[in-house]
Amino acid sequence: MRGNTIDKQILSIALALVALLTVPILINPEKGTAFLKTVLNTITINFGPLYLWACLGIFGFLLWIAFGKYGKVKLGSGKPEFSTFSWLALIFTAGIGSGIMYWGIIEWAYYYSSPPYGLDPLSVEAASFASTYGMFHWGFSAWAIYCVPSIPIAYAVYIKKHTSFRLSTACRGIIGDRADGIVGKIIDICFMFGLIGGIGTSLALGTPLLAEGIHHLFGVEKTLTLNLGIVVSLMVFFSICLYFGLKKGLKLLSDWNLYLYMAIAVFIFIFGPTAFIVASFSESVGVLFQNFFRMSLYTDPVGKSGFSESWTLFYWGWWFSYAPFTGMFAARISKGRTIKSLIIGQLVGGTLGCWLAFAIFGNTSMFFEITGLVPVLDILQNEGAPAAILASLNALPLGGIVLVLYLLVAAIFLATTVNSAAYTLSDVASQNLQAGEEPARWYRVFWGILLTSISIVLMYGDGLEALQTLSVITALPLVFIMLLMIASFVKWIRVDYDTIIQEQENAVTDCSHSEEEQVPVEKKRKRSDKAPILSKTRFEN
Ligand code: NM2
Repeated sequence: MRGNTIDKQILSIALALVALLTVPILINPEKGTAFLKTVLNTITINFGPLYLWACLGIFGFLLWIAFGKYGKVKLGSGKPEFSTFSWLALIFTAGIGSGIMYWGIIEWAYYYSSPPYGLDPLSVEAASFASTYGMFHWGFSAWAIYCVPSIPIAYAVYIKKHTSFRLSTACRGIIGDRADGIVGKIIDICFMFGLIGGIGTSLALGTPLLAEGIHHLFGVEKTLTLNLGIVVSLMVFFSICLYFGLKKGLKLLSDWNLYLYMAIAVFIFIFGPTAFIVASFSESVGVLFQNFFRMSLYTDPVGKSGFSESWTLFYWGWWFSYAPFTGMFAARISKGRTIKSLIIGQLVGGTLGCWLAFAIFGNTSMFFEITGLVPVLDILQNEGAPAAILASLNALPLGGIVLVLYLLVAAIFLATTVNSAAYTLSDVASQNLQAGEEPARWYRVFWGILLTSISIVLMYGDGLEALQTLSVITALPLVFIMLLMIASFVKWIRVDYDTIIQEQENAVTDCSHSEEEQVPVEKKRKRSDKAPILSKTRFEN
């Protein structure tokens, strides 16, 4: 019986927070949903600009680090464990779920019909910004949010020789040994809260898309029961995987899913409106660079269009909520890389992967609307986004097959993301695990069920809309924690820099140095930190 590995304190606080989000909706769906919306509004009104500044600031900080002298610092000795291509693929699949299959194809439609900057709906200018804004929300500065925790975490483990990949460990430069006490626990709980919110958002968007697909393919009525059926099926799937620890199988599934995603993109690029895709993408890159700062800090205080609240803040919240999770993972697989390559790899690799979706899927759908081939906007307005997504896919050559494969990719993306999140959560809410030891099987399954149950409760309470923006709420504490991590990292590296560079140079001239000698910046920690919580693949947490 491994009941003693459960961190009861963290578990009970996490459960209390989950209860806070779900119980009001269970008791009174209407008032409960209204309560969540009030919290959301309060956050967007009071902290909106903070989210915007934090994202832009983090992006600037990473560029400064990457291209400054600290970029040369190598995180851990030896060669990187993975080839650059697999490393980028791993980072991409860890951070991107079914969300891109949803927004990649339809985000433009919202901007085209309700554009920012007071532009006329459906105008040529609105079209330019429509195809650009998605690339902004899934672009460099968004990936900066993902990237930023990976640097202090990797630094804490590979340079400072801490053995835990937790967020609290990465804050040690500032909080010191309080990382082992209540402060550390609070940080880890915020991490869990964030991840729960991020996953909630992904499930709330992914489920209706899959429901629409099932309705379209098999004629099943789109009811709450269908949504619940999908979530429960996913839950059964995770539970089996989590219980039996089917990591290798899942890793394979995830790899093939990525290939399939790329194959669909290439197919559409070739057999879809190629010239329009290329032209619109090129225009968007130009519009993005021209307007980057305006987009980054757009708050519309006079016009009060609510554009930034509905979109940019929603996105930044979602990215922040996932960021510590993906940061831990990126840190785990980046041993032996320099800080610069870690930053550039994530910013460029991640961005290009996302832009592929927006350039190809999004522009194709936009082409169908503009040429009148598919009334995407009408469908969006009358039947909702999932129906508009499916109609766009259906209009392609071999549309039926593309549609089925597309839904398959979305389902697998969703399943693998929730599965690895459950692994991570069960690990963070454990204690005294030996190196390499995993949380108890039932505990992993418990987290899988808990994650999905939240979405079931909120869906049941008709809180799908609230669930879709849940991550804006759960991101708030993480914004502050990330700033703490940055401060901690800067404090460390300023002191260590000379020694590290010296060691790196010695290591080059004297290859006989042992690994231990190459990075002895800090004496080994005495306390028995936990084993690294993520290992080779995102499924081997
Ligand atoms: N982000 C990248 O469902 C998903 O794609 C998860 C979403 C944060 C917008 C990640």
